[in-house]
Amino acid sequence: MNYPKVLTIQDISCVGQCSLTAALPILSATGAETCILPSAVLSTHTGGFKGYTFRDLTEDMPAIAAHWQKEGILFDAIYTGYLGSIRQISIVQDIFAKLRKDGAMTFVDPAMADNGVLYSIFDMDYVNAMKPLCFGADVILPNLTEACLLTDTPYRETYDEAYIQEILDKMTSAGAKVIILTGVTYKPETTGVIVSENGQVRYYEHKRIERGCHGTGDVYASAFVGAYLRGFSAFDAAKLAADYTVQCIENTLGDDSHWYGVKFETALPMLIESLRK
Ligand code: PXL
Repeated sequence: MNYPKVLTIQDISCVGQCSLTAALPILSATGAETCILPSAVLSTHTGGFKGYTFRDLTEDMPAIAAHWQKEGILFDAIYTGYLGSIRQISIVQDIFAKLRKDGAMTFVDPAMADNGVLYSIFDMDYVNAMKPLCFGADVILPNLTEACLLTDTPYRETYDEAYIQEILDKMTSAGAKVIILTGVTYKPETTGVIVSENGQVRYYEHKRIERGCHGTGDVYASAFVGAYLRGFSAFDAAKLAADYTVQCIENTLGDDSHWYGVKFETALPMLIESLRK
């Protein structure tokens, strides 16, 4: 039985259905043994709540990794999301070097911006520090805002295929291998994901739901990583993760009190079913 041991490194936002509180259940549902390394503990995510607490765990991370190394604990895949500080980026690079089994894959979701703006705790120094981590990974999963920041491209609300191709070319020249670029919208009623592998570019277009939702990038990346580790191709995993994320958003529509995240748990049966195909 294919039973990968995956390590995911991102924050715990105790309330808010993003980062580890989404990645852990979603990866577990895809059948992967899921180990976690929390980068920070926040009372909530930073996207709309006021006065959240933030405990930076940078100091704990090297000691946790050193213990695993001493115990001979290695991973089949490492997937990183929201990190709490620039120093954590180099700690993650060290973990990539030391805690991977032969042939283990690295997945990096830069998780630092959306809709043209950086999340509140980040600045351009953080963006620049993210570049080597992203361009050295086996798979990167930026949204369009993050892809623009990583390639020093001005963010645009409307664009054509040539604009997207230029961003893909810049990332590929910088070393990116497989690029999963989310939130690419050419028509008002649809959106989609671009999968670029060794210069081959494919687009999966799907329904666009007007309501912007927090945490969907994390839900998407977690479902993608789980499906990929189950043996789906990058394109099929990108498609499956998109269909799952759309279902999560649909299951949340109509409940304005649930503005802070998506009800991803309610669509886990659908995710598990689609992994059987
Ligand atoms: O979903 C990305 C994310 C993860 N973690 C924290 C966040 C956000 C987005 O705002 O604030 C703490």
